[in-house]
Amino acid sequence: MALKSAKIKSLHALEILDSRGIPTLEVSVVLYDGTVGCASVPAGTSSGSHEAYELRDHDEKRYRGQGMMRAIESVEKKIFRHVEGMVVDSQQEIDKAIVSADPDPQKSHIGSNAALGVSLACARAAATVSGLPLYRYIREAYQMPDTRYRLPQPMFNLLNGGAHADSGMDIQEFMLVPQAASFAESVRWAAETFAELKDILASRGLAVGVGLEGGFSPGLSGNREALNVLAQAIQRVSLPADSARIALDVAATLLTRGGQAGEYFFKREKASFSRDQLIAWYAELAKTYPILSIEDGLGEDDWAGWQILCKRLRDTILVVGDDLTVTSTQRLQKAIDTQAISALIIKPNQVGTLSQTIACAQLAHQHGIKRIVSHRSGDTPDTFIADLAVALGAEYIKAGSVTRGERVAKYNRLLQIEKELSI
Ligand code: 2PG
Ligand code: MG
Repeated sequence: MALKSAKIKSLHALEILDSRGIPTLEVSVVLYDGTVGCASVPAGTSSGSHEAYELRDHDEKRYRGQGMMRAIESVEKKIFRHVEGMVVDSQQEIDKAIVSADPDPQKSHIGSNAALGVSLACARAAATVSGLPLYRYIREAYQMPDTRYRLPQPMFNLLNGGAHADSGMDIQEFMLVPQAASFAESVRWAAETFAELKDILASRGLAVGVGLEGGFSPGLSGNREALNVLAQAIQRVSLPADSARIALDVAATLLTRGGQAGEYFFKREKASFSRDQLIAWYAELAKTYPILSIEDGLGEDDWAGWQILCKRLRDTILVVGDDLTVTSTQRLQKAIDTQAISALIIKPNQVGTLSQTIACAQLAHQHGIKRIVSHRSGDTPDTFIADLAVALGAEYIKAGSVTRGERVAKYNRLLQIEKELSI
């Protein structure tokens, strides 16, 4: 039963910094009973053009136009008017009210960042009021099936390239996916592989500084060499046979010339690929390396290409949509109808409310599409996505490497949850 005291009294937003030194939002909701719920909002670097609208000031005198003053006003005035006095544990109603504050489904008036901050802060406050851990509260709030909780399998981004590192490879992310018996074991394998990788790079005189998501970004000659050093590091850890797979995020939209699907240009390798050549190259990689998945292997609007890609590779690897699907139920439905993907990325800030995020994840699940809950390259120590992944029973989570506080915060939260569930 909803408690009278658990109603929204006020909203407060603060301009804070994300892990890239760029402003983002922290939102607090204060309830009449004095409970406070707080959440901060991540932001992408290689964002898809179909993501909901991120509101920034565009005032070049502050933070090169990236400031959050308009987003703060959106939280405290525009959105507040719609949610004031609502019972905080009616998350779906709250999210509907947030969506109704903007006539544009892309949230170009209120901003998806302002919307998400409010939505997640309310969920946190409601979890506190209910006395439940956040992952349990989310399950109850959405009446999700009462199946056993399980931890997502982590994808650790150990080599950063693309838009996430200036000295890296054309492919944006090279991730290690341990096939371990527990989450804790996966974390240990990843940390040990990372340490081996560091030794290998250092012994070759290569840079061991890290990119935006905490993975190395050495000046390797190309993508194949990156795969080779990763495979070598995995080998050195002497993991049980077949217990480590590799996930790639190509972020291919950024490799097209002016967004033109059909031709992809790999700057570092000085090579051009047609769509068909690129698909053939992925097929070859999947034969040579223990590839689990390829994310954004083609441009975000090349629907015909995705169909070909998925048909060719879905029996061997997971074909993952991110910029293609942008956590949108409409775009996901199109991907289902055209058989364009077999897995997708779930990023709450691509859509702007918890309820829309969950609707997309549930639609995917109904159609047997695997879900990878994901951080953003600009992130904060907020660990909401860890609880979300557990609540959803998501198959995977990607939250960066085993370094950088904002990345390990998510993995550390999952270690806590794993322990809590085993007691
Ligand atoms: C991605 C993400 C997260 P960004 O492409 O999957 O790794 O990057 O947040 O820059 O879009
Ligand atoms: Mg991606």
